[in-house]
Amino acid sequence: MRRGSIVQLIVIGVLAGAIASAFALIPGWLPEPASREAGRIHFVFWFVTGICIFVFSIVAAVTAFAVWKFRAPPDDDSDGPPIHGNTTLEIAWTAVPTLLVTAIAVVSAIVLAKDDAQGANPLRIEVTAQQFFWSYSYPGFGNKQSDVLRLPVNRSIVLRMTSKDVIHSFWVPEFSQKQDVVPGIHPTLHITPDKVGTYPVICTELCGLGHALMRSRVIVMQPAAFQKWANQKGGA
Ligand SMILES: [Cu+2]
Repeated sequence: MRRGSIVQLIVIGVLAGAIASAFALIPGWLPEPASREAGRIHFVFWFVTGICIFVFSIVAAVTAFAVWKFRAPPDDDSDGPPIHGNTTLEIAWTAVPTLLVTAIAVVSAIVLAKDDAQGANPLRIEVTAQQFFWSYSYPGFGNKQSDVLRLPVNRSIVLRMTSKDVIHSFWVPEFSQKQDVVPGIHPTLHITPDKVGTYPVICTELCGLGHALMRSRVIVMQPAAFQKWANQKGGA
């Protein structure tokens, strides 16, 4: 291959990569992560996106170059020369995807294991889903009831969930995790909020007519403010 062609291929590849990167980065597709688990999940997301952009750049460069340089006249229906027995090429196109997929698998497995592990001294909260609202109970604070999920920042939280009727699903976009809440079983979800703020709790399993309204809030508070609230009598 001529040197000029390689330079042209690289230029097209870099351009394609730049356009894909702009499309990935500029719209702000994801909410700001507000938990350690979400931070790790975002890392996996961007790691995989980076690999995808790399592969896309190569494919786009080769495709655009072929269309540009090897365009056939309209009446030319003949095939191009076949590629056979190019061992180097075959090893490369087997080894590179294997490496990339293995890297994604290893990174995902590490993040999954870390996100699934509860931290030291977790705060346990019972979450109850029903048509069409969420309620929360704090066993460590005399079963204090609340219809808003209040959490202390930077503490490991274990949500133990159940449903009174049909399947619901607990989702806080800023926490990046979703958990189906199924009647009769008690799935758990581990969260370590690391940003003070108020975020939506959304039911993300179609659960009946009021599904779209099945929303609540999570308020991540400073530990002292949380303690003060938790020790007060009464709900909310
Ligand atoms: Cu629901």
